[in-house]
Amino acid sequence: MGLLGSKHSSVKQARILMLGLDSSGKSTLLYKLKFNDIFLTIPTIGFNVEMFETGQNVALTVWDVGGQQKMRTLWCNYFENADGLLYVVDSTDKQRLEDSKKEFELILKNEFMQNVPVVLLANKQDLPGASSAEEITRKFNMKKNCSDRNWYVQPCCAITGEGVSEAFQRVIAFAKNFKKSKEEAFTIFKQNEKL
Ligand SMILES: Nc1nc2c(ncn2[C@@H]2O[C@H](COP(=O)(O)OP(=O)(O)OP(=O)(O)O)[C@@H](O)[C@H]2O)c(=O)[nH]1
Ligand SMILES: [Mg+2]
Repeated sequence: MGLLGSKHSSVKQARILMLGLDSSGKSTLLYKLKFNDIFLTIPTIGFNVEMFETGQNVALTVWDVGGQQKMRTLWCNYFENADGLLYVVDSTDKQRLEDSKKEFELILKNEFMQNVPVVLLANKQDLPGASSAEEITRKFNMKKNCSDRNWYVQPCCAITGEGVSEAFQRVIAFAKNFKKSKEEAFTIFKQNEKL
């Protein structure tokens, strides 16, 4: 009798959602990370999905869902089983910062998104007049709105790639923790069921 081992046996799957208003830079970020290249994007109708091997026993599936108004009503269809949220903000779009915040708050309130960790990407930092990560943290009331979960605000630029891998590393770490705590809660639940 032998023992079968697989180096992939402990690889976990993490499902990451990337949301944010249209033109905030989600698809540009996704392809920058996947191919380390800049793609000429068109507004996303529906979604893009990419898989990433992280080298940390976690395989990521990143869902980039279109952010146009008519698409936002569909966001909730992607919420179930999310292990992390990347919320992308165009830091130069001051007129729509409030709209972006409202959409963000709606996501956080959804029953499937309770406790799901968040990395907010303050994108387009290369452009003049971009709000800083600190300003966006304050405007989005992150401390209060995200008091039930891990969160981080990462300044970035999808064009140069600055801050992009840091954001992904952060969401991977958060997602791993989140999955672990869900598994622990499930084990305790099962143990209690037996009592
Ligand atoms: N200067 C600058 N432009 C950016 C940056 N990120 C994205 N863009 C540009 O912003 C525009 C919109 O980017 P997309 O990635 O298509 O935006 P999206 O969030 O996927 O938009 P939807 O698919 O409509 O939801 C494109 O012209 C990008 O080249 C950035 O960091 N800096
Ligand atoms: Mg897009």
